[in-house]
Amino acid sequence: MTAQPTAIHRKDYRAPDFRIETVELEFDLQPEATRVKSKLAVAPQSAGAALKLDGEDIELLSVVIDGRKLLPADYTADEHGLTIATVPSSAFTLEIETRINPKGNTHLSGLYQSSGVYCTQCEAQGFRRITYFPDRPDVMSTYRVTIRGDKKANPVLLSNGNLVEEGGLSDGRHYAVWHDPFPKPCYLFALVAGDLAVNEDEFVTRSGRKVALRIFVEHGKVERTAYAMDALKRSMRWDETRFDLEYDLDLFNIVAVSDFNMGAMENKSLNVFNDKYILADHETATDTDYAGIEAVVAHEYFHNWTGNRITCRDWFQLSLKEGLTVFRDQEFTSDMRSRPVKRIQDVRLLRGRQFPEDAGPLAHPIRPDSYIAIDNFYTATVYEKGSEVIRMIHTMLGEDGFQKGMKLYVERHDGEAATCDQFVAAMADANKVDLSQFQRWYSQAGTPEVVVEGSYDPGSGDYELTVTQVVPPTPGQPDKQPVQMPFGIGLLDAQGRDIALKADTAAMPRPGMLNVTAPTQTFKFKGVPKPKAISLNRGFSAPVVVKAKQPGEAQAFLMAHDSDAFARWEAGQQYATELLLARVANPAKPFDPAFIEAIGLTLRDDKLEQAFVAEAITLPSEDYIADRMAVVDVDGIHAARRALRLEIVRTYRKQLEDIYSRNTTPGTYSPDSTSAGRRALKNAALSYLSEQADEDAGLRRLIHDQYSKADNMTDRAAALRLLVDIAGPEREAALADFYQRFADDALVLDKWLMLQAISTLPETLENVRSLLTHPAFSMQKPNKVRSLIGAFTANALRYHAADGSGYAFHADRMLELEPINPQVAARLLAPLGRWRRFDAARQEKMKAELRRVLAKPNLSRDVYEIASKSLEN
Ligand code: B3K
Ligand code: ZN
Repeated sequence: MTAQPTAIHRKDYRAPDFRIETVELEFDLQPEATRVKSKLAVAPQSAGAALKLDGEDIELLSVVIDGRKLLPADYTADEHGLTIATVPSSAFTLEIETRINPKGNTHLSGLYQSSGVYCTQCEAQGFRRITYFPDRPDVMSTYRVTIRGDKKANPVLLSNGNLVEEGGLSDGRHYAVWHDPFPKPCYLFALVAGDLAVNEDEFVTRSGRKVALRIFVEHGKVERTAYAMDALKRSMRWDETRFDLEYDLDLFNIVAVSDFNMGAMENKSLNVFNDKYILADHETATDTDYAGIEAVVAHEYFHNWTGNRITCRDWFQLSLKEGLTVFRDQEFTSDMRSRPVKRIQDVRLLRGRQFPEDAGPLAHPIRPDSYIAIDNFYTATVYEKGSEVIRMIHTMLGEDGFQKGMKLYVERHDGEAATCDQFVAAMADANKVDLSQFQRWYSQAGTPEVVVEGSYDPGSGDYELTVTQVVPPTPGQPDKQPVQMPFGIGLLDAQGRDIALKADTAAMPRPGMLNVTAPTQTFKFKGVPKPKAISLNRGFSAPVVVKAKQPGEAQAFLMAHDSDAFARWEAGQQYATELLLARVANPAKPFDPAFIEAIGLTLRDDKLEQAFVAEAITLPSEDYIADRMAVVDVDGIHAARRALRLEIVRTYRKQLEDIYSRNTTPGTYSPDSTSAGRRALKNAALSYLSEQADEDAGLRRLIHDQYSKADNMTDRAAALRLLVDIAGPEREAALADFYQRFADDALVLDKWLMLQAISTLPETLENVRSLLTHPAFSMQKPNKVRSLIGAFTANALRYHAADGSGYAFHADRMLELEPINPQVAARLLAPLGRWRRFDAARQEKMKAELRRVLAKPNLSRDVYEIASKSLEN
C-alpha cells in the first residue's frame, strides 16, 4: 500500500531558497516524445540549501550545472522531483533536458494535445509535468521560449509575450521564438502549437498604443468568435475607465480548445479557453452561453492585472486573485447588462454552490489553512464567496474609496507575489480605516446566520432593530468570532415608500447601511412612522443567511414595493421557501393567497424589466429548499414545488399565455441583454404552462412547435428542456431531431447530453447509462463528462433514488475517470459528500460508495482528499 497523501499547511510557508531570474525553454514537439530543454539562471537566496525542483510524469535526460554534466550520483530523482544536494553558492546556470508525452497526457495538466493541437495548462501545478522547476507562484522569472514543430501539422506556434523570431528548419519543420518581458510564475507559462484559424482585430489603448488581438480556433469556426472578440474589446476599455488599468503588451492572444479541465486560463498574453466560452452564434449558443462568454473573456483579461502583474505568494492566497477578479467580472457584467438581474443571478449561484460547500464536509475559509491537492480549492468558496468579501469592502468604502485602495495595492505590489493580508492592508491604509475584524472573513469558514428582530414603540415613534449573528462551526473550526459586515436595510411606509433614515453614527455610516460588528447589536431609528415592512440585506450586501419573521402580508408587500430590486426578488424567494417548506411538512396545506396575488402583480407590472420578472417568478430551486431542511425529503420537495407552480399556472394561465405571445417576436436574433430578457421571460412563461402539458395536447404542440420552429438556440433549447420531462412522442421526436441537426457539433451535443441527464422521468438513469456508449460521449473529454455525469448528479430526484442506484452509478464512473483525469474526477465526486443531509438509509448508501472509491489502490491525491474528507467530516 502506498503512503497516504499528506496535507500542506499555510503556516509552514517559507520564502524560496532559490530565485530563478530567467528561463529559456526549447521545445521539440513530437506527439509522444517531446523534448524540453530548460536553461535557468539560478540565484541562491540562502547558503547551503539543497536545490529541490518539482517534477512529475517526466523523463529526465540530463542535468548540467555551469556547463558541467552531472552524474547520477550528483542528484536524486523520484516521482515528485529532482534534488541536487550540492550546488554553487552564488548565481549559476542550470540546464535540464526532459522528455514528455503530450498525446498520452489525459490529465490535461502540463503539455497535452486536444484534437491534435498542442496546448498547456500549468495552473496550479502543471509546469512540473513539463520540466523540473520550483513550481510555486512566488518564483517569478522572465521567459524566452523556442518552439520547433512540424510546419504542416503546427503552422501556428505560440507562447507568452512578443514574437521575436521565426523561420524554417529542415525536414518540414519550423520554429518560433517568444519573449515575455514581464516576470511571471511558471503557472502562467503557456504554449500552443497546431493548425488553427484566426480572427484578427485591434484595440487602441487610452494612451494610443495599438494592441493586435487574435482569437485562434479550429478551422471553420472563425465566424463564431465575433462575440468573444467584441467582449474582449469591451473588457479592455472597461478596465481602463472603471479601474484605471491599461493593457501592457502589443498583442493579446486567445486560443480555444475543446478539451479543457475548466473554463479558461489567464496565461500572460496567451489565454487558453475551453471553446465553450469562445464559440457562439445564434443557432448554436443560448443567451446564457453568450453571457458566459462575455463574463469569462472579461475575467481572464482582468487577470492581467489582478493575477498576473500582481500574483499570489502561495496557493493559500488564491482568492487574492480569484475573488478580486470575479468581483471585477461581476461588475463588468453589471455595467454592461442589468445590475439587479446580475446580482440576483450571482446570489442564486452563491446559494446553489457555495452555501452547500460552506455547510458541508469540504467547508474552508476563502483563504484555506491547508490542502492536500490545491486543484481541489478552485472552489465556489474561493471564487464566489471570495468575490462577496471583496464586494463588502467595496460597499463599506464606496467606489472612490475602493479605487483608492486598488491604486495603492497596485503601487505597492506591481511585479510581486502578494498576500490577501497585503490587499486588505492597501484598502485599509488608502482609506485610513481599520479592517482587522473584517479580516475574519478570510480565516473563518461557514455562512453566518443573521437573526433580525424589529419592534416599534407607537408612543415614541422609535423603531428598534436587533441583529444577532452566529457563524456556525465547520470542520476543524468549532468556535467562531463575530464578523464585521455591511448590512443594507430599509423601512417601508404604508405606501411602500422608504422611510428616511439619518446616517450619523459608526453603527450606520450611510443611510440604510448598518455596520454590524457585535454578536448582538440593536439599532435605533428615532421618530419614524410605523413601518409596514422591513427590507433586509438589501443588495445582498453581506453573504449571510438572514432569519427574520415577517408575516406573509409584509413579504407580499415587499415583493410589490421594495425600492431595492434585489430585495424585491428576495422577498418572493423567501416567501415561497416558507410556503414550500410548510407544504413539504404537510402536503394538504394550501398555499397563501397573498403569495399567489403578489406573483400576479409582478406578472402585470409593466414597469419591470422582463429579465427581472423572469427571475421573480422563478421559484427557489429544489436544492435551495433542501438546504433549509434538517433531513432532505427529495420527493416531497419536488411534489411541493410542482404543486405551487401548478397553482400559479391555474390562476394565471391567460396572463402567462399573453406574456408568451407578446414576447415572441420574430426578427433577427440579437444577444443583447434586453432581447435576452424577453426570451427569458417568454421561456419562463412557457415553463409554467408546461406544468399542464401532460393533460393538454395543445400545450405539448405549442412546446414542440417552439422547438422545431425556433430560429435561435435559446428558444430551441428552452423548449427541449421542457420536452425532456414530458414522456411521449414529442419528446422522442425532438431529441432525435436535435441529434440529427447538430451531430457534428460537440458543444451543442453537450446540451443534448445534459438535458437528458436532468430529465425528471423515471428512466433517466437507464438513459444516461446507455448514453455512456454513444459516440457523443467520451470519458476523456471533461465537457462530455460534466454534461452527462455531472448533470446527472445535480438531478435531485433521480440521483437520490431511494434504492441507491444513482450513487452506485456515480461512484462507478468516478472510479473509471480517476486514472484518466483525477482533477475532474475529484471535482465531480463532491455530491456524495452531502450524505449528512439525507435520511439514514440514503446516508449509508452514500457512505458505502465513498468507501468504495477510497479503497481503490493508488488513488490520486485529488480524489483521496475529497473522498476522505467527505467521509470524515
Ligand atoms: N485561473 C484559472 C483556473 C485554474 C484552475 C486550475 N485547476 C482560471 C480562472 O480562474 O481564471
Ligand atoms: Zn480566475
